Amino acid sequence: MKETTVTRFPSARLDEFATAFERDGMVVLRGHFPKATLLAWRDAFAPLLQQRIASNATAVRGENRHYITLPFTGLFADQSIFCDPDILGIVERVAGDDPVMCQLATDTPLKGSAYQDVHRDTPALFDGEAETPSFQLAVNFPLCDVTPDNGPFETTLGTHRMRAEDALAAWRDGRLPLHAITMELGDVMIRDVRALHRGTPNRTDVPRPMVVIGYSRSWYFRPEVRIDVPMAVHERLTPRAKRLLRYMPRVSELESTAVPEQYQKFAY
Ligand SMILES: O=C(O)CCC(=O)C(=O)O
Repeated sequence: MKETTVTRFPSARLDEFATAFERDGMVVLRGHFPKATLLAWRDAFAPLLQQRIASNATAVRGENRHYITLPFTGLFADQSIFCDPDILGIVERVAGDDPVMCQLATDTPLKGSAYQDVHRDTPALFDGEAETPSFQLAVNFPLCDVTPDNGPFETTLGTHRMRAEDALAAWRDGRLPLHAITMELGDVMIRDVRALHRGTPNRTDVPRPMVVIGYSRSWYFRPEVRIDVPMAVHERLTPRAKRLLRYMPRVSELESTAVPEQYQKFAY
């Protein structure tokens, strides 16, 4: 496969995104991915969602809210997405050179979903030492527009480097509001998973899939997630993609039946 190294943004603009990320714990790149690519992902994801729900093979993140790992094959093994040079440029600026990719999954609230408890996705790296640089990032992009009605992700800003108790107290007493992040198909959010956030209810009849790609600092290992990389897919990857996936297991074939999700504990 061909490697794209040309960025959309000049280096100085990527520096600005990284500065905004350090302050807020997140940035959104508007209109970044081609809609046609994401519509194809949406079509491929719809039957997968139905199958996984029918076989109780999702990780349940609240009522009518499902976490599902994507098979790393076909259109989901798309390095124009997971090796996007602008996104990796920001990831490297905030989480260091030579990151690892360890997760390719989706969060989908359906009608009947509710507000999640406000949470972060990981504890601090060292107990009581909140002021560490970023080590675990989520890159999120929806497979539909995200409106106030269909379950926008809500997040606080700047809590990624606060102690969990301080951030929670500040949210509870109204000093730190939650912001609903509405998004259009093509928008991409890069976030530090330590920021306090929650999922909100999808009040429509249409599922709201949000893809999550997990990137971590070069030395950080997350046993709860993984990407099985079929050998045939691996062979076609660029050196950059192989490097990102260097700690992921290589398999001869993907399992034909749904494997239960290992990522059960998700809120801290
Ligand atoms: O899908 C969402 O909007 C948020 C989900 C979330 O924060 C989680 O399940 O940890």
